[in-house]
Amino acid sequence: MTVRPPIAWGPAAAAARAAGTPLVALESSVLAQGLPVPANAEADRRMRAAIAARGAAPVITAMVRGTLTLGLEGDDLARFLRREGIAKVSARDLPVAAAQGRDGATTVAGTLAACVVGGLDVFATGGIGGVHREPAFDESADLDELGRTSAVVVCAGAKSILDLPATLERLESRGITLVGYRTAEFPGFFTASTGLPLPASVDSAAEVAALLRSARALRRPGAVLVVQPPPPEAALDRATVEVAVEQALGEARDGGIRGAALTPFLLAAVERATGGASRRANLALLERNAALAAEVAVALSVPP
Ligand code: PSU
Ligand code: MN
Repeated sequence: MTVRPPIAWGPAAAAARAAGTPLVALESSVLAQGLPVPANAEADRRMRAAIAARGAAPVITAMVRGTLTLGLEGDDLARFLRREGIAKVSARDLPVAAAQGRDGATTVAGTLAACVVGGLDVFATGGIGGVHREPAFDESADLDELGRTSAVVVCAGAKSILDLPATLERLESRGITLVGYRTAEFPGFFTASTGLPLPASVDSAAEVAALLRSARALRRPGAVLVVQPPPPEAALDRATVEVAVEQALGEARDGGIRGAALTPFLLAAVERATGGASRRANLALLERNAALAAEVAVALSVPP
């Protein structure tokens, strides 16, 4: 049995690839589930602009009517930004969405699986999933995919709604190389400070590129996870975030929210609890992560 994988490149992404432009993968779940309308469109614009300004090209990954799409663009992108009937798709969900011809927005795990298919080396996101505070057994598939996908992943740490010390322990057990970009502390997504020390840090995109090269030379199977804090002007302080997260967790408990619905629910509840300040932080850090990822992609395109 020969099965042709249902894969397609978007027109702009295909052109950039053909021209040898460095590529940066972006997830679509943050657009279709993580952020509300119209903040999701603003995130899309700002991330694309930040990447293009540095000489790279964005490649949003998504499942579009059953086709694994590298470069969600045009009408399809507009449909995803309206957030109507778009499922959240993790790595395990990709075969189902493909076989059933469905739309799906890829999480970090789903996007890493798409990076393997598309040969993409650099991926920018907001915050990775991790170990939830409750229920204790809910652990994001992002961690497992990070453990088996060789790529640079730029993020602002793990979302503040998670158990961050437990998430750090899991990153270690899965052998994921973790470095701070100009920070010695694991950032807490909305906030720069968590008090959790990082094993290493770097100061330049060239150093990040060198890390991916050594990870590959050493046959490391997993990601180089680069964490940087949100921009200071948009970051929230640690205490504000903790209060908002406690309130959000209470709402989730009362509402019996579980499984894939939990992360989008908690993000929306934190936004209500912070009067929208968390959304401003979210947009600013997405832009900043996209910018750094583009610099890394450019650095990787130059021979060492
Ligand atoms: N960070 C955000 N918004 C999001 C997410 C992360 O600011 O929407 C998404 C990412 O796609 C991440 C996913 O991979 O949440 C994790 O979901 P879960 O905990 O169900 O694995
Ligand atoms: Mn989960």
